[in-house]
Amino acid sequence: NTPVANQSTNKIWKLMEKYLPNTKEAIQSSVVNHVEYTLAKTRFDFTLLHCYQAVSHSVRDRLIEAFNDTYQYFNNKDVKYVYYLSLEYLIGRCLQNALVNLELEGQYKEAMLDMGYNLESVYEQEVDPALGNGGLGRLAACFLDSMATLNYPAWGYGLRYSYGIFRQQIKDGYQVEVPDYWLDRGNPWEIERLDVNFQIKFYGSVTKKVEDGKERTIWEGSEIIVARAYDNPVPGYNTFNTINLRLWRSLPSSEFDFKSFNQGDYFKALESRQRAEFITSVLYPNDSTYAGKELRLKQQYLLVSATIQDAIRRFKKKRKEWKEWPKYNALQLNDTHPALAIVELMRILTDIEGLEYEEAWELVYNSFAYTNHTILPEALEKWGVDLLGNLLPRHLEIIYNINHIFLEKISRKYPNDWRKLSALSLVEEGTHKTIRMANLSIVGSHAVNGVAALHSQLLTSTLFKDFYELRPTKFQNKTNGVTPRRWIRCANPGLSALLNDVVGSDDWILDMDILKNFQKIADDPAIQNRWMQVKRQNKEKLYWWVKERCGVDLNIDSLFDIQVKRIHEYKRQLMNILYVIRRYLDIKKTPAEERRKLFVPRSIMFGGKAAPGYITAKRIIRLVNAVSQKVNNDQEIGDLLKVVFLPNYNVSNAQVIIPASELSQHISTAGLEASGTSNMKFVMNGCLIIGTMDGANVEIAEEVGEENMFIFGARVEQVEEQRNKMRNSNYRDYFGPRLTEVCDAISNDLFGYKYDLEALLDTIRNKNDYYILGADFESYCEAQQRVDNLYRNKSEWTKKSILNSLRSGKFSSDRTIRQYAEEIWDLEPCEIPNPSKSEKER
Ligand code: CBF
Repeated sequence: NTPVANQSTNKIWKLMEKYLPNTKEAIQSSVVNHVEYTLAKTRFDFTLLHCYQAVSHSVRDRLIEAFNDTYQYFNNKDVKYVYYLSLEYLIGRCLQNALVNLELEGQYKEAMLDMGYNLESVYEQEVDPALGNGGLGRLAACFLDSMATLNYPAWGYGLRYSYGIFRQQIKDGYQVEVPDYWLDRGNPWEIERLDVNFQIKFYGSVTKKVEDGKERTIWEGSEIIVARAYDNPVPGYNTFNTINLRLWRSLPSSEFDFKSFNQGDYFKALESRQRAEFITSVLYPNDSTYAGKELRLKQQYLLVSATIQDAIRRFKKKRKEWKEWPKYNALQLNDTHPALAIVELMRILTDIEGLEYEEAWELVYNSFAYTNHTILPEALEKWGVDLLGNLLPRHLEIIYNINHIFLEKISRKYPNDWRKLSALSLVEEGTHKTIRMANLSIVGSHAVNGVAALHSQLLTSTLFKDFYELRPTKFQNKTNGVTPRRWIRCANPGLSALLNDVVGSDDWILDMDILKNFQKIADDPAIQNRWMQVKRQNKEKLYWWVKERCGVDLNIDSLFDIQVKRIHEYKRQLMNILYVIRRYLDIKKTPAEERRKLFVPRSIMFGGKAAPGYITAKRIIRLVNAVSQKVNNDQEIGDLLKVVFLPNYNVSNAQVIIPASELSQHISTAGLEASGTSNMKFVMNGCLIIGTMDGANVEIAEEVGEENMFIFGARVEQVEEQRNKMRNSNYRDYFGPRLTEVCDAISNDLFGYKYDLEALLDTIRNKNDYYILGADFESYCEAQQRVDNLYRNKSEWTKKSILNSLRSGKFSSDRTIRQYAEEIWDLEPCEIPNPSKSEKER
C-alpha cells in the first residue's frame, strides 16, 4: 500500500496540508456538516444537544490539526517527554476551555448567534467528565493545561472509567449516590485508537529458565486483557501546541479464556470477557483513603503496564540505546497510585529486554519522580503481599529484590539500627504482611515532592524523616497551582474583562505576576465599584443556581460565605456548621430591633461529596441540611441567615460557585491539608479566606498579607498539645460554654435526627477530639466576628478582595509546572510554529 507518487507531490499530503479556516462562514459550515454527516440529523430534528455535539465536533477538528502537528513536531525535534501518570483526572467541561485556548470563543459566539444559538446555553449541554475524586485529580487537569500552554512535550496517562464519581443527590437531607454513566450521550472529544492496544496480564506463575548460560525469568499470566487508548487533546493557550491525555479502557483480548471457548463453554467465556471490561468501569469514590480491593489494584496495574509499554514503543522507534532512557523520558507519579510503574519498567527491562539489574535500576531511578499529596495515615497505600503476589507474582518478586538490595545498603550505613531498617523497608511485617507503596515510590524515584511548603516540610520532619536523612537532596517542594484559563478566564468573564482593562491587555492570563504592578487600583473608587458590580453579577448567577436546585431564596446583599470541598473530618465542615448554629442561637437571643446592627446578613453554603462508606462525613451532610431546614424556615430570622447545601459539587458547578463567593472557608486542622487548591481559585477570584495556617494557606498569607485574610486557630506545633488537653479534661470544660451550648441544642433535639447527630457529636466529645474542633472553636468565632466587622465597610472589603486577586500570581499552575520541568524533569519547552492566521484563513 505504499503511495505511488513521491511524498512531496503526493496528493494526500497536499490535501492534508491545509488548515480549517476560522471565518464565520467556515465555522458555520463545519457545524452544519457535523449535524448532517456526523450526527445524521436533519434540519427538522435538531435540538440544543445536537447543536452542542456538532459544535464540539467542529472544535475537535481544529484540535486534531494542532494535536497531530504537535506530536509530529516533537518527534522531529527528538525531544524528551514527561509522562504524567494519574489514576484520576477531573478535567471538567471541554468546549469553552478549548475555544478559549484556541482563541476562537468570539468567532464561535458570533457564528452561533447568527444561526440562532447562544453559545452559553450550548456550553450547558456538556456533561462534566468526573474521573476523579477531588484535589489530586483536578490538579492533574490543571497541570495538563499548563504543560500544553508552556509548550512542554508531555503526555498525560490515565483511565477511561465508564462511571465517574457518583452524582450526589440529597434526599430527606441525606446524601444519595447515583451512578454517573457519563458516556450515555457519547463523548465528542475523545479519539478512540483502534490501533493502539496493549496486552495486560494478571495472575499466573513465574518460572526460571537458563538460556545461553544466563538465567531468565518468565512470567506467564493466566488472564490476559487488552488496554485500548482513547486520546483527549488538551490545547495550550496562546500557542498551537496541543498535547494528549491518553486514557486506557479495558477490553477482553482475543486470547481471553480461550480454554472455555474451546471446551464449548460459551457463556463462561463471555462472562470472563465481561470481567475484563469491568476493570475500567468505575472510579473508586474515596478521597484520601486507601481501599485494598483487588479491582483497584488491577486498575492501577492496567494504567501502569499500558503506559510503560506505550512509552517503550515510542522510545524504541527512536532507535536509541537503553542508557539514554532517562535523557528522553521523565515519569511523574501522581501519588503512589501508579507506583507499580517502577516495578513494571524494571520487569520489562530485566526480564524482556535482558538488561542487568543494576543497569535497569539506574534507568528507572533516574526517570521516575513521585509526588506525595497527603500525610493522613489512612491514605497511605499498602498492598497485602497475598493479594499482590497472587495478582502480580513477578512484581512481588521484584519488589522483594529491590527491598533486599536497598536494605543491605542501609544496614551497611547504619549497622544494627533495626528501627531504621524497619521504618525504611518496603515491606511492613506483621500478621498481615504488606507492601508500602510510598516507600517503594521513594526508593525508586530520584525526586520526591510535597505540594505546599508546609506539607513538604512536614514530610521530611515526620512521615519520611528517615528517608530524608538518608538522602536530603531527593526531597523538594512544589507548591500546587491552578490554571487561570479555566478558573478566571472561563469561570469569571466579568473579572477577566476588568483585568484586561486594568492591565491594558490579556497578558495576565499567561503571566499572573504582572497583576502585582497594579495594586494601587485597589484604592480607586471607580475600580472598586466595577469590582463590586462584577461580584454582584456572579452572585446573581449563583442566586439562580441555588433557587433552581435547592429552592432557597438567597439575599443577594448578604455575605456569600462558602465551603466547598470533599466532606472530611479533617476539613472540619463540622466546625463550620457548629458555628452557624452558634450564630443562629445568638441572633435568636438578640432583641429583634438590634439584630441587623449586630449581625451581617449571611448566606452560608456548603458543598462536597462524602465517600459512600464514610458515615461520619454523611452525618455532617445530614446536620447541615437539618440546620438549613430549621434556620431557613424560621420567620424570626428572615434573610439574616440562610444555610444551603449545594448538591453535587463538581468542576462545572465550582465554576459558578467560586466567582460568586466573598468569603471562603479553608479551616482544616493545622498540618492535615497537604495544600488545598480551591483556596487558590477563590483568592484569584477576589474572595477573602477564613482559614487556619495549613497547607497552601500559609503561602497565600505570605503573598496576599495576613491582614487581608482571617487567620485563626492552633498552629501545627500546638495541635498535639491541644489533643492532650482534651484527653485530660471533661469536654464541657474543654469546649467552653459557647460550643457546649451548641452541642446541647443538638442533643436536645433542636434539629431532629437525634440518633445520627448524637453519634456525630460523639466524634468530638468523649476525649476524642482528634481534629481539635473544641480547641479552635473560640478563635474561629473571633475570626468570624472580624469578618462581620469588615464586611460592613464595603470599600475596605473590596480593597482587600482586589489585593487578594492581584497578589495571587504565585498560584498559577504555570509557575508550578515550570518548577517541575526545571527542577525535576529536566525538560525543555518545544513550541511548534503556529500556522499563520493568513494560512488558516486561506
Ligand atoms: O495536591 C492536590 C490535593 O491533593 C489532595 O486532594 C489529596 O488527594 N491528597 C489533598 O488532600 C489536597 O490537600 C491537595 O491540594
